[in-house]
Amino acid sequence: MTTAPSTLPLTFSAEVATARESGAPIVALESTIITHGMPYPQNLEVARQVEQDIRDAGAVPATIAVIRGALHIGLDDDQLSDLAQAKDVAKLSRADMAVCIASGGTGATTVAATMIAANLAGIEVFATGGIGGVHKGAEDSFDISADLMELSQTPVTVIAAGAKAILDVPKTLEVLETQGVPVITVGQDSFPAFWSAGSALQSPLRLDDAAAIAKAHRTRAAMGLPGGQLVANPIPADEEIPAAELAPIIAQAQSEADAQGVSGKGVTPFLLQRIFELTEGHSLTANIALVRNNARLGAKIAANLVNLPR
Ligand code: PSU
Ligand code: MN
Repeated sequence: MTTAPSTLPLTFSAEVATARESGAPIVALESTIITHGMPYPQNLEVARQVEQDIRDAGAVPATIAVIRGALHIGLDDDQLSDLAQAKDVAKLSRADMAVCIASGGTGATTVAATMIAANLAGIEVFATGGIGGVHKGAEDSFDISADLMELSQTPVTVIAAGAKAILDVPKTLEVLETQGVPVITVGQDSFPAFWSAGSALQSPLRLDDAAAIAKAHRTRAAMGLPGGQLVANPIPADEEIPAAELAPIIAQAQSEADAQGVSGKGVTPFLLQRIFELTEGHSLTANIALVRNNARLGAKIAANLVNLPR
């Protein structure tokens, strides 16, 4: 790799420390989904449930966050519970993570920041719900998530349920292609749309099982290519919300965000909260199902990687 070894101390949970010693598969999890992506108390229930899903699938979960200046790789239940209830927690990405750590702050890690932390800890697989992308109107706002550039430079395979329809998905795919990020959909040809299993867009790549995804991850590293992979795992069909049902709701949430002048880091949390309200919680039920589905796939990919030489 081109990056110098990190000298930043990491704080491992007991469970993750044990897994590292024995070489057990580990799956990273982000914390912004807990602090900014879902309301309390469902966020805490989901955080615990997703960790358990990973254990049940034979791997060890490592939820990542910055707590009072320490970069935590794996949280215990008290830390998870505190984070789920905390107010005004910073939302950390590549740009602000070091400042938060250096100043003793507390922050939740986005996809970009979780990838950075996972890589520092030698964790190659990270499961989440949705990644950030190119927002609608980005030609004026320039609002393009740092998650996309992170995927091009940090060697972590990220499992998500495609991109949310609150984003400009075609532009998101274009940026990923420009950045050289493999976008791999599991088991279908169309690119999944987060709450909906399919979309009118063709996925750039398709693989049908965890073993193939693990092999592609290793092959990329063997070629000296920087960056990771985006694995798009469709929401289970019986849990999806049809795209046609969501379209007017997303349009309404977006126009409210525009009218209220919501910008920058506030955009994604605002849209998610409004869609939750406008679907009477249905969006959250679907979100939970897809995150759990991604966690299970992440555990399988991590287990396959343990058996493939670096
Ligand atoms: N999508 C979700 N839930 C989330 C996020 C995205 O369905 O919680 C979070 C992730 O942490 C992602 C971040 O990395 O939002 C992207 O924020 P932004 O668009 O400000 O880069
Ligand atoms: Mn943004």
